[in-house]
Amino acid sequence: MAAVQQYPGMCCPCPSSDVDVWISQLKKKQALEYQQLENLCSKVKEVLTEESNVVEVSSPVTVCGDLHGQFYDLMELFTIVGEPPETNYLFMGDYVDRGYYSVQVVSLLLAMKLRYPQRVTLLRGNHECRLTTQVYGFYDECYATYQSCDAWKCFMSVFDCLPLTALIDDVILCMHGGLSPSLESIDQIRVLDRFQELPHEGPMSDLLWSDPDDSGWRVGWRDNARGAGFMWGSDVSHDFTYSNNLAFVSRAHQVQDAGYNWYHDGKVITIFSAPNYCYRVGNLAGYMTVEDGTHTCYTFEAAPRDASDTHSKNLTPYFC
Ligand SMILES: [Mn+2]
Repeated sequence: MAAVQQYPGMCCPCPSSDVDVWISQLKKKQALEYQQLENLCSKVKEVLTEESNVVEVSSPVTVCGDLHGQFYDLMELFTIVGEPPETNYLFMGDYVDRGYYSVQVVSLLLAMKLRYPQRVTLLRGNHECRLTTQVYGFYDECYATYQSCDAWKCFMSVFDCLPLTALIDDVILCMHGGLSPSLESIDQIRVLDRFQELPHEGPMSDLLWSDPDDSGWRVGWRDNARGAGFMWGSDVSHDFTYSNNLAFVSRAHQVQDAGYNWYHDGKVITIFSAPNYCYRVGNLAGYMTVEDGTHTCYTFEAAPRDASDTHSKNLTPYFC
């Protein structure tokens, strides 16, 4: 749009009126034009690059898990809880893949991040990378929307900048996947070089891929059947939270029937914010508010889909 191109050399952030137009367009489920998207990506990268691997977040804040392109359900969340800047949000990754509207969902969140950088925190999930998006739908959706892979490349360069973790009020550490045998302290997270494609192994990969072990085998570390990250026992959760002065660890990454669930004697919570995941699982969505030193979890059901939606009768081809 001409309004955007009048400011080619302007420093971040963009004129707020431009970003407001993008946000209102995206909230109508309309993807941005490619030039707008390129502008959004380059500007939001400048914001994200300034953030630490451990983003310091102050309550009140609403904490959310996986979204996976379920646009109507993200709008439902905003209807129920409120929108930035009135409501502060911390999203723990997995914005894209599997659902039908990953382009709109992640574009909207990036635009909100650019517009309200202190009120929106976006962490990286294991789906925010080149390898996974080529398998589970986001690459195909980008190509279908923009008739080239340039938009996907733009998004990937933004994903390489997303922070890995956030620390709420110094006592709740948030990440997409979980803990790592390579990371005993939060300071060790702070010194990782995160500005790259998600590695296949190592601490950065573990933070985005690991799961708490809730089986009978609950001590120490073991391999993860996902083929990346680890599974960790409750002793690890107790040791890590104690030595880092944390109340608990908040993470996403695994669908929960009830939207959220506590593990390891309250030292770990899993929050999953895509209701009826992949339009067929039947789970509730969850989110957590942190305010005045307390945390409260809530759930919501899948939003009705627009009957005119061309996808409404089809199941996602990327469910497995
Ligand atoms: Mn995940």
